[in-house]
Amino acid sequence: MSTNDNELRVGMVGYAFMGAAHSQAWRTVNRVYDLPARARMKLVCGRDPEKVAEAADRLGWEEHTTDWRELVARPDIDVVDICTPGDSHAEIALAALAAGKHVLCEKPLANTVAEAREMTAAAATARAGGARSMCGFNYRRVPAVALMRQLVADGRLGEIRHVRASYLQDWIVDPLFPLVWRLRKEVSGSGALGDIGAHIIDLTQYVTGQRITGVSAVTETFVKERPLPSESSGLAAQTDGGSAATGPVTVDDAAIFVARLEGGSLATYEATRFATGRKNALRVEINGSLGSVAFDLERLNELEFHDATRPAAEQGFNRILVTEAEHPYLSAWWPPGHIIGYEHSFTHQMRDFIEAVATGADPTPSFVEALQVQLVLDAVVRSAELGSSWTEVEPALATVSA
Ligand code: SOE
Repeated sequence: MSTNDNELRVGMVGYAFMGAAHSQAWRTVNRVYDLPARARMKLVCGRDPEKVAEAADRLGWEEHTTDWRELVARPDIDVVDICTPGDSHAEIALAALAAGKHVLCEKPLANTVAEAREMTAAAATARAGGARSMCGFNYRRVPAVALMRQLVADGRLGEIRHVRASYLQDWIVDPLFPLVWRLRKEVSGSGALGDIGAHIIDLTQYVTGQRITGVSAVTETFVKERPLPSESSGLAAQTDGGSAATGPVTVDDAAIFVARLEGGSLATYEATRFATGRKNALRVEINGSLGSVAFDLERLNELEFHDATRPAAEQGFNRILVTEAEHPYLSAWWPPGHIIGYEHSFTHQMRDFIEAVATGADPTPSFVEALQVQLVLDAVVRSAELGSSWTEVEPALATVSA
């Protein structure tokens, strides 16, 4: 905390999509919630001096720099907010924690389990000195998701039997979409699996309170070569003379796996960027012995709840409009029925982060919970590589004699 005791001076590294979403939340959170500390948007960092200067002005940061090490070392920075691609999460977080800063790190925590373990250990060490850390799985902070968790925790679903989770996008269906950083393993760690699969892994572990204990997976890369981005650098460009330079896609386009959770439930997970027509369709359905819940991020103000204890004539999936003051986070916003959006999940995330840091509590999800996600991601990759549970099915015609 700063000398002006209720101020948290934030330094953010990265200013693209997540940087913009976090900036919106830092700008808004203290205007909406009465909190024991105020976030001050002190410094934003990015590699390109002109672009980061423009971003500072557009997003509302007091200063800008191209050197994240300077940001981490500054005595007038209390919080380091990491909004960069996964290949720099560990380096920045380790330096920030060693400098005694509070850290908010975007998901997934890291590109490997080894990095995630190192970050988790560093967070534990830094905690003793008062630093707090959190991983940015923002969908936990959608009110309907928090309500889902409450219903499960209150026993309204009974014993959990099934978890059914999918996260469907389609932004790279066009084979001419360029080879951006999310499609390169050395930068992103994995493809749809780590980028959007991580969300449904964390969300279902959070909602059920149970971890995934084992998986059996398949992954696929449908388009294996893509045009290099116009400003690409450092990529080995393959050209056949006439056509544009291309590069190899080194990550999964889609990952599908079955899983078991601690309580014995069976689960299915699908993360894909090739669900043509689905833009940001995170969907979770949980079936229990006493009822079910169903959530769709593209209808994030709603939760469907089937209460199997009600009289048979009244049963069905009841649509709850999650906009009441009694619902998680909603008391700060508008009257019932005046819906909120994707960006509000980040404001809720900053609310919880600021309150925890200001009171010395431990923010969630912790780096340990984020490591648990990383372990599932790693298990999915290993299972897909091994293919151990895969049983071939022969074509019928091959078995019918002529
Ligand atoms: C991928 O396009 C992406 O931006 C993810 O990286 C985010 O985590 C998700 O919230 C939206 O989609």
